[in-house]
Amino acid sequence: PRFKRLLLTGAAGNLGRVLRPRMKAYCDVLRLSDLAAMDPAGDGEEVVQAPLEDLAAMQSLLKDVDAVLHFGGVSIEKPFDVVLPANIVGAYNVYEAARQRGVRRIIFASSNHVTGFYSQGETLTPQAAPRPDSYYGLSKAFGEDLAQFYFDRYGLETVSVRIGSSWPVPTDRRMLSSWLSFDDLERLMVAALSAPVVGHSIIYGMSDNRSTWWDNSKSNHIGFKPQDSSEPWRAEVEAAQPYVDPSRPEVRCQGGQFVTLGPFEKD
Ligand code: 15L
Repeated sequence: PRFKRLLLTGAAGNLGRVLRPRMKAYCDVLRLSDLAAMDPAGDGEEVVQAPLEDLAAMQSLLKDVDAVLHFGGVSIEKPFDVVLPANIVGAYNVYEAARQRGVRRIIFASSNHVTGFYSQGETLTPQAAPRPDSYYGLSKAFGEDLAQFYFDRYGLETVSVRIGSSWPVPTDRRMLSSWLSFDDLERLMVAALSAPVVGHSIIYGMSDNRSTWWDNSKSNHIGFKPQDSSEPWRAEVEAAQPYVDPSRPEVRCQGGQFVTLGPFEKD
C-alpha cells in the first residue's frame, strides 16, 4: 500500500523507534508524534511533540492523515493515575480527533495483557472474554472497546493488535510463545493497513512460534503471514532458565510478571 500521510504515535517508544524507519516505505509523509523528544524530521517525515491527553493538539495532529498507527501511551504497568490520562483519555482523544478529521483506519497497539490472566495452558481466540492483568491491560481493553464503538457508530475501522513480546530476540521461556519479531511486526502493520475490509478486528501479534497460546485463524482476513519463529532460540532460553516453578502466578498466567504487579501505595 502507498499512503499519502501515515501518523505514528509513540514514535519515541520501543516499537515506535522500530517502526519509524520501516513505515517510511509505505507513505509519502510519515508524521511522528510523542510526548518525549524525537530525532529531528528526516526526508519525508514530520515530527510533532504533543501529549495524547491534549484534545486540541490531537485535532491538529490528525489533520490530513490517511491512517494511524497508535503506539502512544504507557507501555508497562503503572499506577492508575498515570495510565488514565495517557492510555484512556489519550485513546479517546486520538479516536475523536480521527473521527472529526475523517481518518479511515487506525491500527491500535493493544496488548496480550488484555487477556493476561488466562493460563498458559489455554489457547485463546481474539473473541475470548478479556481478563486484563493490570491497569495497563485494562486500558488496552478500553481501547479495544473504544475502537469497536467508533466502528459501530461512525464506521472508523480499527485493527487492534494484541502484541505479545516484540523485542529483538526472545529472552525467556514465556517469550518462546509470545515473541513477535520486528520483521513480523512490520508485516503485521502492512497487512492491517492494506486489508480491504477490517471493521474492528482483533489479532494477536505473534511470530510463527512452535508453542503458542493464541489462535489467529479467525483473523485470516487481515492477511498476516508471520515468517519468523522463536524456535532457533529455544535451546539457549531453556538452558538459561532450566526450571520455572509452575505454581507461581507469573509462570502460570499468560501475562507473566504483569499479573503480580501492584498494589501501588497512595500517599
Ligand atoms: C507489553 O504490553 C509491554 O508493552 C512490553 O513491554 C512487554 O512486556 C510485553 O507486553 C510482554 O508481555 O512481553
